[in-house]
Amino acid sequence: MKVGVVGATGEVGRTMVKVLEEKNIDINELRLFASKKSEGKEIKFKDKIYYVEELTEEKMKEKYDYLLFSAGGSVSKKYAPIASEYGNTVIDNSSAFRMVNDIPLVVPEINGDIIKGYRGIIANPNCSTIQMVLALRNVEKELGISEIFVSTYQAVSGAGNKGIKELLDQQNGINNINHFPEIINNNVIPIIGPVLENGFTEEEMKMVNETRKIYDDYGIKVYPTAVRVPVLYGHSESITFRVKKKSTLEDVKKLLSSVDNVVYTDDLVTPINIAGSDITYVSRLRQMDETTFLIWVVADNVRVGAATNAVRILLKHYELNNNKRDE
Ligand code: 2RA
Repeated sequence: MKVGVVGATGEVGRTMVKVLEEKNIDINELRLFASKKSEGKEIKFKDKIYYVEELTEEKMKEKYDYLLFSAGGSVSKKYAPIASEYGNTVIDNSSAFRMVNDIPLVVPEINGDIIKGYRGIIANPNCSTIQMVLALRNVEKELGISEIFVSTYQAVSGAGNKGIKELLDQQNGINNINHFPEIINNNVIPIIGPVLENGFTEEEMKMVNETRKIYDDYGIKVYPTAVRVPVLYGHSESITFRVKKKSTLEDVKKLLSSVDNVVYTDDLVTPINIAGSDITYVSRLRQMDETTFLIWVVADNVRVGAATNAVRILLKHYELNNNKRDE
């Protein structure tokens, strides 16, 4: 398999390479792309050193089995269509194509089957969306969900290498508040990304819109508040959800416990104890009434919320299509 990673030197890009290695995917050619300033950087994959190449339009016209993108929306908008036009399957982690009608937005455990027979750009959902829809997957499937009230507590790694450095600098007494005003040590800021005309942030509206597309249920009402917290890895979410069919605590616990790559536990779960895991952890299940339940969901945002979901999409696409190329 020939795989390319665009944005290979970023936090998510480097994790994509790590997950590709961990999943022991049969890759006989790996190409790593980034901006010119990163050209020549070394990245290890399966005990071999690979050198980062400058991303160019010409290189996107080559034939790959898969291209994984995580270099920001502007890079995806410029280069992903070229790669797709030349017959490549692109898995894009940016928000550039997520809400484009004919582009699949995929969490493989939920709607992976929609990419059978598909070739082109596949969108990877936003990290805070992935862990929420994954945790609620079987509740939605068996009971139906009418409303979701969610507050997120998002790690600074969601803002990539720069976000991590900003927090670490602040914690070491260096006054680095250059890129992300919401990254403030010892504080929590209820603003992530631009605030839109409706008063919600772009981050919050991603959870509203992406949830509906992934569940293919545009009647679900999502009420989000996205908060940045001074944590390095791991998004936490406090979720209250209202189901359509009356249910019991035990039944809902069974549904939460029956999703692939999701673990329900009555133990305390925090970002620090799950960082580095590919599992979405659900805990603190409570029942308010016959249709209203509350949970606490934690997952590594760089892995579950980006790199691992992207690689799971690649594996699902390959499984469904044996990656028969149209020569
Ligand atoms: C964040 N979800 O946490 C956004 C983008 N990864 O910053």
